[in-house]
Amino acid sequence: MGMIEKDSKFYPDKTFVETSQINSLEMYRTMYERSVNEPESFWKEVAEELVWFKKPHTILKYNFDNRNGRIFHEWFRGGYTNMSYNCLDRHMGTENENKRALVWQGEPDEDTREFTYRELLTEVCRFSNVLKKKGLKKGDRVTLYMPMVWQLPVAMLACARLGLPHSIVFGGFSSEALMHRIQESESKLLITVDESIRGGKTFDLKSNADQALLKCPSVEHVIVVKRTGHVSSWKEGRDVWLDEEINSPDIGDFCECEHMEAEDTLFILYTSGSTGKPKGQVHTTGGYMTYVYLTQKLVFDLRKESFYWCMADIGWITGHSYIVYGPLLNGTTTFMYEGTPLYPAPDRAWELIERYKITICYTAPTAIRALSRQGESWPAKRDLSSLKLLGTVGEPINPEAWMWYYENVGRRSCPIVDTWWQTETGGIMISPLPGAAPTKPGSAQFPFFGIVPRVCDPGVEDFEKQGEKMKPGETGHLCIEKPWPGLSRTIYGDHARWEQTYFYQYPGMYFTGDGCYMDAEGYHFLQGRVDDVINISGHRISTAEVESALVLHKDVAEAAAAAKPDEIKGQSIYVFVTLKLGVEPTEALKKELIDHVRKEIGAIASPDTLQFAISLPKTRSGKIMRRILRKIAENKTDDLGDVSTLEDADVIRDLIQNRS
Ligand code: 7RM
Repeated sequence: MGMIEKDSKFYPDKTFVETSQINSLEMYRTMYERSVNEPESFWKEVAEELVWFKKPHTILKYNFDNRNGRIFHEWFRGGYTNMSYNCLDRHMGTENENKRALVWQGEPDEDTREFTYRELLTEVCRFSNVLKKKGLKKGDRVTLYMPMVWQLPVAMLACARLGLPHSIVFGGFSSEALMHRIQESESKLLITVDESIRGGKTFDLKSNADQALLKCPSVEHVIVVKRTGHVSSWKEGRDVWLDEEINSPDIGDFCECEHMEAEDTLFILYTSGSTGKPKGQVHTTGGYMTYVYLTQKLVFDLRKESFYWCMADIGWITGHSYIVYGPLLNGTTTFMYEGTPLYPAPDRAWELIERYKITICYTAPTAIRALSRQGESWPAKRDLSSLKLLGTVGEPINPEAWMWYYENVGRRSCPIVDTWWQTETGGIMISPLPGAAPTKPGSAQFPFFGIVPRVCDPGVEDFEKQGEKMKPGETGHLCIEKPWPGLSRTIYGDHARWEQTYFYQYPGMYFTGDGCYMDAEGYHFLQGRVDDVINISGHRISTAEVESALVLHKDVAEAAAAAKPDEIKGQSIYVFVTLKLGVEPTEALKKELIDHVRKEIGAIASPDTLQFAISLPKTRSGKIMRRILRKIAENKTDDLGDVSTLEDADVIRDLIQNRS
């Protein structure tokens, strides 16, 4: 592989373009213009491709400018629909009824399950009837703490069917993290598994759940999915096995769905922001559904015969939108894999693509880098000719990783869609439409329909001039000018925080927290976070979360976290810790503190590097100078920038000398 020219362009094959839905730049532009000039009629038409029990009376009402009062947006008011109905019932009586909806492959080869749309509907209805029997009513929250088992999408669709907002907590999170999320959402019921299986190991999720539930009085019932059959603890009267409940003779094969108003909550999903506790993003029924439906259809250019694999975990937004809801809304076959792409052999992913004849593969740069490390002989040994399209998401993709993916997985004949979006945005925001225009490595290309991005100048002092645009090639702060149906409505229980986080920096616009530049041809290049969010393998952790976890430890006086560049994970966590007086900075304590963070938040948040410091660099007003810590973490200590506001310059010398 030679040098990649900055402006290298990769054109989709003629055969791909000929059959693709948006097949020219002109077609994209015409539709785009309409979508932003007449958003109401555009989105109304999209929504009408799905089933509504009652049509909406108002398509859009909003205010994005805090100078005009409360910030809000509402879509499809007065309309009634149901997500589960649109994912399942809608396909009955069509050619999709007996098509495979979900194909599940467990980590052990012999564990597999398949469901047609008809079979999945029945399974979901039965699960819904179990939830009903537990006394749950529309609006009650349900927390799902589950790994990648097929019962997870079934449970989600069952909740959606009954109007029970689900809150999924990634199976890799600790009991502490789970506890906070259950407490915040005041869930009445928890669904979990006995143990999860990953990388040849088992993890005792049930005992994590039990630990969390000690401090979660809102939870009345726990439904346990059997994966390994092994549980270390059990609470009679509260815990039940799903198998026993769902096979009970009074559980029927059908369950009516609730008619949900468009703005009724579909789910809550917690995500890290730059400050404080994780924020519960609230996504609604009508808007989220419509947005995810269309982005899935066009970005992945779905065909009748698509066999689609998104390698994310359902515990993150990518899995919600593009493993479960997006594919099923579109009548596509979605493939779900329980394990990691590197176990039991480094070609597990390629082997599955070969065996199942996957046509679309959607993964993260971190996975691509980890897989490329294993060498190109692994994909070369497999027949990957079923692949038509590749996708990436979660963090900026470096051009080298992009090229590796393009050459070794796509064999130079699959377009790559680099999709930029966020938990908050509900669905894909900036991405190539694969048949419309050539791609450039490292660029998420153009905005999706209805999305109006603006790269703003962060250096403007004058309030009236806030939001001034950067010139091509100059990096600024990415904002979105107008509402779209997929954007979260609020932070659960804290609307003011939602307004402040996203709408106060650039009045009138949604602030993404990402840096971005646009080239002369309008291609967008996302540059990572501009706030204190660390992106580890595409997962968001805030410096504040790590710091709060550390200071809970009895020996820690103060802590600061920064991102350190990492070849595989993109970024890793580097922490600076000052100890309480008299405490010895030993290797053993270092290990203990790292374990402590892992216990408080989860393995993804465990710091790779921990440095003991005499003190942290502060301004005279007492603010930690994060810019300096970042430079030290990045090992760019000869360019510390302006340190004139620093209170005590000796601190820096100590930090550099003792860099870990
Ligand atoms: C979908 C998801 C969101 C943050 C976002 C960015 C980064 C995501 C890309 C990307 C560059 C991409 N939701 N990000 N996709 N950066 N190119 N294609 O990841 O809420 O977990 O994270 O991830 O910084 O703000 S998320």
